[in-house]
Amino acid sequence: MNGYIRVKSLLAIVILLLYSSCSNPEAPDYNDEDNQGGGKSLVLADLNGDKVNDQASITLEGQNINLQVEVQRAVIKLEGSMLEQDTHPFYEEPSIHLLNEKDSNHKLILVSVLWNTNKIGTKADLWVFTYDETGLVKVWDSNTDGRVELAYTVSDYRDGEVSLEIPRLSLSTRVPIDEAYYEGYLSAHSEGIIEETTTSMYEIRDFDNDNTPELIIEKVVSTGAVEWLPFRRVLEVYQIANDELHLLKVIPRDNIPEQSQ
Ligand SMILES: [Ca+2]
Ligand SMILES: [Ca+2]
Repeated sequence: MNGYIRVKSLLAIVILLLYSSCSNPEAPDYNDEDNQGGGKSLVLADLNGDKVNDQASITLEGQNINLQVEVQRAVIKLEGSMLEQDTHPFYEEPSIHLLNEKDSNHKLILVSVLWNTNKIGTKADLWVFTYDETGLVKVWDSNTDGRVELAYTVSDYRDGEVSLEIPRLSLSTRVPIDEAYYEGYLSAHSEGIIEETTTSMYEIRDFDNDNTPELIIEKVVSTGAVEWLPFRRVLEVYQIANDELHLLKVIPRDNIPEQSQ
């Protein structure tokens, strides 16, 4: 009899194991380390810190991305996007990344799309959501919230160079300027704002080694008809905390000359 019960128990365990591994074939083997890697269209993780896993998924439907977390849904509209003209617009398909918050067991949901573009390679559209039982709330959108004003001053034109100051980047250097351009335009626009043209790329990485990842986005910047900056891109580093993104730092990318003053 004992033997029979043992066999029966063993059989029940085997069936349970088989069932648990087959019952949800789409369930990903998601863990926090995956935060560093590529995105997914379906994730299972505790988003709101109640120690119960929440399933988040996205689907592309016409001109919309539907973000679904448990019974909550948010619709991201892609109207006017490259979807309308291009049958292969994606460099990276719409995907979900989870962002661990600093000093918290909450996670933010990052929905990303990387578009193919001919001019500059890629364009990133990013949306960040919080989740709780009452809903999905968009807390950040790269098209409206990720705009940083970079004020510049140029002065002291001599020997074909000007002094360039960009306080936000802690940048103070001399850069070569065409004399005709300086006389004809820049001398009358010695102070201004550098325009950000595109969010081109993003990554999730522990930028400051505090064991919590930051969201780092790359922007293309422009001075208009004549590009005289010593860099073409900046990186914005966002801390992920308190259910929000906080801009920590903006740093110039590309070839920054050594300070030569
Ligand atoms: Ca949860
Ligand atoms: Ca960090």
